Amino acid sequence: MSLVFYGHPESGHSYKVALALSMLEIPHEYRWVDVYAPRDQRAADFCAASPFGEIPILVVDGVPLAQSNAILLHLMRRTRRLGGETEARADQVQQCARDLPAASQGETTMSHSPAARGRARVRLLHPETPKLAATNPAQIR
Ligand SMILES: N[C@@H](CCC(=O)N[C@@H](CS)C(=O)NCC(=O)O)C(=O)O
Repeated sequence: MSLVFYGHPESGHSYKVALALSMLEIPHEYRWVDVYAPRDQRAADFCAASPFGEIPILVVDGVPLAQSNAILLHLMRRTRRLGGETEARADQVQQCARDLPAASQGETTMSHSPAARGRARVRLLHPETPKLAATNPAQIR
């Protein structure tokens, strides 16, 4: 599997993908994108891979994937890890991911929303969660 990951160290959306790639120990090529440059002045290969000019982008065997959650779901299903161990579990995680935007927009009631409960459940079910705390962010570029 050939992987090219376009991101930026200050981007939280990129960080999610960088963290997953790190936890899964998947070799990939990292390409830094100058997100402070005007969109039409970014590298041509990035513009070709990202029609809307956003990071993160993960190019898998020549096919660009956009949207951090979609990328995470792809990695999860492809590796059968991080929630993708079984189809049923992957579907459950995917459903939680769909609910996440609603949860992140919630206010003080967020922890009481079904979406937040789903997220907490994923965290509890996740066998690799403890590694998150042990991951050195400096190693993720
Ligand atoms: N919904 C997208 C959001 C991606 C996003 O907002 N990316 C920002 C960086 S965190 C970006 O590319 N900003 C530069 C720009 O829009 O020109 C995702 O989850 O991947």
